[in-house]
This record gives sequence, C-alpha cells and structure tokens, in this order.
Amino acid sequence: MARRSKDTNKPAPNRGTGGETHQNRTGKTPALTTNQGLPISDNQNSLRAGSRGPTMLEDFILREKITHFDHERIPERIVHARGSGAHGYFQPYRSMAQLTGAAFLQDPKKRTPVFARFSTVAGGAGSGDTPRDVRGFAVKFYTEEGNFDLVGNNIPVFFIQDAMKFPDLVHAVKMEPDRGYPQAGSAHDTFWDFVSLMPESLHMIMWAMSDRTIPASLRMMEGFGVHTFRFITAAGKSTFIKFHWRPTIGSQSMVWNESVKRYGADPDSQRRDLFDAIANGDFPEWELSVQAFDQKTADKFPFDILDATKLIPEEMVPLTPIGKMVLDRNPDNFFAETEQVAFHPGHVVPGIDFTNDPLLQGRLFSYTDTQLIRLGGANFHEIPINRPKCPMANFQRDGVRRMDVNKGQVAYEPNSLAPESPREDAQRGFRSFPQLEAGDKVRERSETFSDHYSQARLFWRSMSDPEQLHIVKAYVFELSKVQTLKVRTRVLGHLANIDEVLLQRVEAGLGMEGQADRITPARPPIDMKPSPALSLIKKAQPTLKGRKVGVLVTDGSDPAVVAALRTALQGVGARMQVVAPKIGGAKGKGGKLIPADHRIDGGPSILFDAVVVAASEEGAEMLANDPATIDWIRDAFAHLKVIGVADTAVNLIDSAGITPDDGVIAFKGKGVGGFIEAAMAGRIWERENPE
Ligand code: HDE
Repeated sequence: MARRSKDTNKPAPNRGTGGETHQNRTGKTPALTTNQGLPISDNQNSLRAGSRGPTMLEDFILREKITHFDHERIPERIVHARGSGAHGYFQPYRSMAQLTGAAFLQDPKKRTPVFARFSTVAGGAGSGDTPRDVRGFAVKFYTEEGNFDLVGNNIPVFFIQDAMKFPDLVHAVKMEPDRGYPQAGSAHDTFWDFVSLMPESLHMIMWAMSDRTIPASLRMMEGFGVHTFRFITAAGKSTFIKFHWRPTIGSQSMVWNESVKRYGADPDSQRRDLFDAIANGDFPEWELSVQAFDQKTADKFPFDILDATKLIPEEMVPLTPIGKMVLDRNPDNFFAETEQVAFHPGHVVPGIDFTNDPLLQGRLFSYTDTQLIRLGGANFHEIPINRPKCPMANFQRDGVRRMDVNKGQVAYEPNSLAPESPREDAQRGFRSFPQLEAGDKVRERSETFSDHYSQARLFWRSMSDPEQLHIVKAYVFELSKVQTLKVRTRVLGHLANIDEVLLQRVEAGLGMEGQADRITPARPPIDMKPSPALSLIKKAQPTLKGRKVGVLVTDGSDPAVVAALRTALQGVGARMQVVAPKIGGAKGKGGKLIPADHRIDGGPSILFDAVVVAASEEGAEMLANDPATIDWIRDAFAHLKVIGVADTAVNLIDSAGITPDDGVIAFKGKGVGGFIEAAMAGRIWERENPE
C-alpha cells in the first residue's frame, strides 16, 4: 500500500517546512487558480517524489505555469522595439468641416479616445531610453468611423525617399551582425557607410545630429506625420496636409553628456517620467496642427511634396491648430497594451487619405505584414488595445487565436440568407480620392527628388549658436567612432555641400582638415530662407511647467526653505524631489523630518532640469568629500543647469570646485524667487565649452 508521510491536504501554514512564505486566501481575496480555473493549494513548491526528491512529470500545475512563462515573449518590433505608451483623448478646437469630413474632427465637444506610443528606433525592447535616436510618435484615435493611426516621428523628415531602402537603412543602423553591437546607437561604421552613400539621407542626418534626438522627456517632444497626406471634405475636395504635434509645455532636450549618463543612472528614465507624470495628475498635452495647402502652392515649392526627406517651412505654410491631445491614463498592463498595440499608417478614416509618397506607399504594405508575425496571425485586431471602439462587422472568419464567436450560417456576401448581416455603406464608406494616374511602369525616381542638400543647409542655418555647436559636436563624436577612414572623408564631402563653416568645424574637431572627399551633387543646392521655427531654443518660452527640480538636503537643513521651494515650484507647475544621504529622509533643523525621494547616488542631478543644494553647514562639511555629492553638483553645472544654493550650503559648492556664474543662484541674494526665475529661463548656454 502506498505510504504517505504527511497530509498534503491540510491548509498550508504561513510558512512552509523550508521556511518559505505562503500567503493564504482570506474571505475577500480570490483563489489563485490554473488557467483552467482549478484552485492552487501551493504556489511555492513543485510536486516531487519526497521533499528532496526529483520533480514529477505529473505536475501539470508546474508545467502549465512554466510553459506559459516560456512563451511570454513575442518577437519584438524590428524597429521601434523600445516604447512607452499611455491612454488619453483628443478633442478638436472647432469643426474642421471646411478641410475634412473626418467625423472626429467635427464637434469641439467630442472627445475621441486615443492610445499613444513613443519609441526609440534602433535599440531592442530592453535597451535604454536615452541613446541618440529618432523617436517614434504614434497615436491611435479610436474614432466613431474606425481607428485612425497617425504613425509619425519626432522629426519631420526621414532618411530615405523610397520604401525599397528601408531594410538597408535599418540593417545599417542596427547592431552589426557579426559582433552584435552597438545596441541602440548610430555611432558605428555600417550606419555612416550607408548614409555616406545615400545623399538623400543628409537632411535627416542633420536632424539626427541635433538636440532633437536627445529629448529631455517624451512629454516635451514635437511629433510629425512626415509624409504629405490629404484631407478630403464631405463634398470630396482634397487639400494636402502635413501633421504636427506640439507639446503645450514646450520642447527641451538634454546635453549629450547628460544623456549618456542618464542611460546608466536610469535606463528607464523616460518611461518612468511619462508614467510618473500621468500618475501624479500632470497630464502631458500636445496640440495637433496641420499645414494645409493646395496643388498650386505645392507647385511653387523648390522641392517635391511627395519626397519624405523634405519639410515645408512654417514660414511658407503656417500651422493651423486643430485640437488637443491629453494623455491622462497609464496602461493597466504594459504587455497587453503598449507591446501589443499595432499601428498602421493605412488605418485611416473617411476624410483622410494618402498621397503617392513612395515611402508612405511602402509603409502601407509593411505594417500589417509585420503584425502577422509579431502578434501571431491575422486576428491581432481582436486584441483589446487594437479593437475599434465603434461597431465592426465583416465576413472574415477563423484563423489562429480567433476570439470572436461569429454566429450564423452565412460568412459571405452578397447573401440573401442573412438580411441582417453587414452591407456596404455607399454614403459613409471610405472612398479613395480619385486622382488621375497615368504613366509608364518604371523603377525610377522623379528628378524632382534630386536636391539633397538645400534643406540640410536650411536646417543648419536656422539653428541658434548652441544648437549649431551641438550638431558639430555630435558629428565629431559619431565620426570619431567610425573606424574606416574613407567613410569619414565621404561624410565630410557631404558636409561641404551643406555648409563650408559646418565642414570646417567638423573637420577641425576630427583633426582632419582638408580631407573631405568632395561629392558633386545631383542638383546644386539653393539657399532657402532660414526658418527660426525649426530651432527649439529660439522658440523656447520661459517655463518650469512639467519640469523636475531636485533638492539636496542633509540633517540640519532648514525645513522652511524646503517648504518654500515646494510651494513656489508647485505654483509654476514644476515637481520637486528631495535627495538626501539616506532614503529615510533628513532630520531637519528643529528635528522635523524632511522625507526623501532619493538617496544621493540613486537620484543624481542628471534626472532633474534644475537643482538646489540645500545642505546644512554640518551636512555640507560631511558631504564635502563624498564622490556622489560632488558629482551631483559638478554634473548639474556641466550640464548647464541652474543651481540654487541655500545660505548654509555655499561651502559645498566650493568643495565641488565650481566657480559660481549667473546660473548659480545664492538664496541669500536672490531668494527662492530668483532661483525660480533663472531656472525658468532654461540652460546656461554660456557655460558650454566650445568644440
Ligand atoms: Fe515605420 N515601421 N516604417 N516608420 N514606424 C514600424 O511596424 C516601416 C517609417 C514608425 O509604436 C514597424 O508595428 C517601413 C517612417 C513608428 O508600434 C514596421 C518604412 C515613419 C513605428 C515599420 C517605415 C515611421 C514604426 C515595426 C519605410 C515616420 C512604431 C513594428 C517605408 C513617419 C509604432 C511595427 C509603434 C514601426 C515599417 C518608415 C514611424 C516594420 C517599411 C517614415 C512610430 O512595419
């Protein structure tokens, strides 16, 4: 007879025989079950032959759990793998009926639910948030006429003109296939080799080397639809449009050294920042605008509106604001929503249509195709995040992981057996704009696509001095990582066609004066009028809205100063976080606890937009030789941040070896108000070392 050494049916105690924790169900908590609903008695131990014996194949509970775990990952996105998302809504300012019949743009009272996903492009899903990279800016509008996806980037142009080149571009920028690095970075030979042979990429490269690719926060990024689309009115009139998103708190970028250090200090800094802001009720907002223009205007541009490497300066066609997006809810489940969301530029609604941009045309194929492999079959539209929120009905059936249980005998159309089944809608159904198309069947790019340098020059000449300096430094940094000399000289050749001053500065930074491998442009560049709207610094408004300020305190710090700062910062819409030697907080002057958000080495100044050193005199003495504290102050200074200094902390600034300048604000003279005013003005560009 089988022998049982103990009764395994009795309720598990809070601690098992091996000392492991067991949490037992109480009246209110639900039972933990298998996927078949079977209550589980022990979630800590597998079934084994004796407490020190081998695990048994019979353990169907263990096998179910491990099998599910083994399949928890799906293939990640080939590009834009690393992303962060949020829910929200879009609301138009007024009816846009004069431009489009799209139902969600008619009524200023109507809120359309949205889900937005921001991403880096090159790195894998587990890479960090702050490499130098383009950011994806994709928004799904769940409109009453179906889902509209605006799948854009934080840069208004793209690297290539034809979808045919996309796999090459991505293979060139991704980690090199033999060595498996670099992860999430363009500073390597294959990327620069490719772009040096692709003059059409040079405009986008200027943007990629600019501050745009190191945004301070996802909440502060501009977004662009990139391609020219069409708005179509109810009466069928077409207007060309370009989509623009503008964050209402303004745009801001990091400096390069800061972004490098942030990657280490907190690889999730931007995902965390977005999540925290929404959790704190500080909802990110963007204004959606369009540049709207007709064919006659398009014909006057010195570039082709079908060429995705070109933008339309706002000074030529101003932005028409059409509404606002607010992101006010974090995902409940990252995987189910942010990972499984499937965007597609082909998801449009009546009133929005495509143009013949050959990059867009290729995208219209790619996105469904990629979801088939990524989300495991043709039914990805049934995943809750992808389902339209309006009625959806057709005769598509079956397939892997079909969730809908479609009823009835009829799965075809036309039919007479199911008169209640879905039918065409001649009035409200989507109709493509009937553009006349005629031409030879060719593999040929239009000659109107051949000016590759004028807009790169326009961008360079539209930048402020600090932005130009950053571009030069970025080229020098990236090209210094390129080991193949002829790739470097070829890139210099392109710079010669953009701007001689840019060329000279980059050559000097590389120590490669006069080595440009000159390239004859397909079409000589022209001088376009600079566009100040392209410069983030020129259009920045003084603000601390949505910004984070770190305050360093120690035992003995004055709680009144900390409280005054908090009130003042809240008043201007900023968030304050306290950094102390210990996470338990600091014992303030008079014995009052000042709670801490970070320990000093876990909350480096890299995470903040401006900082305050509010150590007590004793605290300043104690931290004078603490490397994390000295880095905290020195980094803030090197990253051009405004530093407020409480009266008691002046010596600590000395200990960090900093010579105070206009951005180091002593509370003694200027008070908390003086600090806030300086911090609102942004970074101290004068502090920056020239190249
Ligand atoms: Fe994408 N792109 N793309 N792209 N793209 C993808 O779709 C592709 C392009 C953009 O958060 C993929 O679901 C081709 C331009 C964003 O889920 C894939 C071409 C722009 C996202 C794909 C382009 C974008 C993607 C990978 C050249 C800016 C992330 C996974 C013809 C206007 C969306 C996926 C998200 C994702 C293909 C060019 C933006 C493979 C073939 C230009 C924001 O289908």
